[in-house]
Amino acid sequence: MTETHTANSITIVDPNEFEASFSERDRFALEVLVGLSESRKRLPSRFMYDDEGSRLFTRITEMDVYYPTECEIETLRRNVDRIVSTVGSEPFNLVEFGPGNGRKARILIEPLLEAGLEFDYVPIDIAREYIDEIVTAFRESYPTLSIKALVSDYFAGLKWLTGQSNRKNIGLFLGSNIGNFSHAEARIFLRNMWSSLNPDDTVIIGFDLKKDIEMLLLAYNDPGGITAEFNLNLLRRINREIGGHFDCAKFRHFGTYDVFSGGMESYLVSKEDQTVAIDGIGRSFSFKAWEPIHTEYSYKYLISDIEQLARDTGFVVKEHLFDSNDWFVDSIWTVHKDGNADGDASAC
Ligand code: AVJ
Repeated sequence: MTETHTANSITIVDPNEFEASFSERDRFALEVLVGLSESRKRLPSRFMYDDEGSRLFTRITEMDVYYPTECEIETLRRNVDRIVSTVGSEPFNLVEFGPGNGRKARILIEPLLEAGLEFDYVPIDIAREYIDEIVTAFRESYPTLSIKALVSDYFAGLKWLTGQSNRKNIGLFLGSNIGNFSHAEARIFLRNMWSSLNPDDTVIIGFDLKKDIEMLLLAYNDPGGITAEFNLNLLRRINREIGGHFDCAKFRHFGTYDVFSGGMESYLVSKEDQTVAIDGIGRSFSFKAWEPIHTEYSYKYLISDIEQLARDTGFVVKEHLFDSNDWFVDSIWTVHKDGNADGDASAC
């Protein structure tokens, strides 16, 4: 783990540097080995965000058909006063899980600085590309802002939070990043978050809502093929990092929607019978013609699902903030902990 300090109080903690860049690659190799060995082949979506994947995702967010980004920006802008007023006057951490290029954080950071509030901005992302971009840009835009940037996955970020002082925390989990989790994983993540937070801490979580199926299909199968490139980049990453021999022309992107679960699902489908060697893991994998590899879930929610999820994980819903079309919601929750409930839990 390395720490870099600079004059205007920016800290970058990158557990991946040195020994761990090796272990992140090992973890990738292991997940590829396990995922491609299963009868229903799969690759975890968290590996989509290497430098190339992060650039492609930014291009996705700039497309008209990918509505969630604009919806959420509109929501944050029109409700910024409401959000700032939930913060209070005590010093706090503004912790953002998966900040992307930081476009949304700016909407909140500017008024928070203007209000003269004392806070650290803590962006947590596995993509070094994004963290570097944010630190460079924010240092220039907001010379007085204190940034503690973490290059790590969300769970390591939560661990960092737990080790923090008892400062109030405002957690941001925007962009429907939560949609990548299965419903069970979302509960585990949120309950972990709950454990790491103090009573009355606030989280703002962005959920994409169930909506017209044509809109969903278009957002994840854009005509320009950027989403396809983003998905295929997983195979290119295997080629780059662990000596894979994938020919991307022999796979196609496929995005489909499960109306019942609300799961937008992405696949890479082999267009022909083929065997692909991956030197770094010393194995070859065979694909039948039209055999899929599952690569991503992006779950869509109903408001009632969101309220249930908050209750199940120990939060109280304060407010739902919507865009003008009601396509997306930023849901504001506070941490509810009462002594008795904790006592009961430890007794069983
Ligand atoms: C960054 C996870 C929110 O699921 O909508 C966009 C990623 N995948 N297009 C999403 C993504 C395909 C995105 N998240």
